[in-house]
Amino acid sequence: MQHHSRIAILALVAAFLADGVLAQTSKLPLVEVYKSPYCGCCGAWVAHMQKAGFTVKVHEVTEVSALRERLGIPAAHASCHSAKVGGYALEGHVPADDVKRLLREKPQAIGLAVPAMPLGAPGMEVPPAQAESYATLLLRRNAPAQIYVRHPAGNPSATPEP
Ligand SMILES: [Cu+2]
Repeated sequence: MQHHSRIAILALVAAFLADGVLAQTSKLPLVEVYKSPYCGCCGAWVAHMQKAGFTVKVHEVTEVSALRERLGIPAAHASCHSAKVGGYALEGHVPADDVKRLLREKPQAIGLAVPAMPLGAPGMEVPPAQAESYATLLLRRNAPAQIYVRHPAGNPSATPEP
């Protein structure tokens, strides 16, 4: 009897450990988005993040700029919505893949921004219009923003829905 229960416990421990490892590799942190209730492209970006596997919590706010300031995003890099994920700030139509890279590399930074609203960025697809080139910026504390990922023209990072 003792032997059996020990095996059962070992099996439980093994299952628990495997679960922990899986959770570490596959679990993405919650994305909290702050957007105006009237922003359509913001909603499209939320859908893009969800499709990429993120759980998104949406906060409808009337003044996105107040939160943007609180998150430390310079007004010069402002876009239509702001978000928080894993201790970082996100501004605008940042591609999910860039967010995943940020979470993987964990640089010392405020977060990522895609300033303004470039055509073709996730949530900004207007087929059949060609995507324009844009860059995802790494916002750093006490240092100028840096190009984190370059997105060439005509090559949208997210395929538009048919
Ligand atoms: Cu937008």
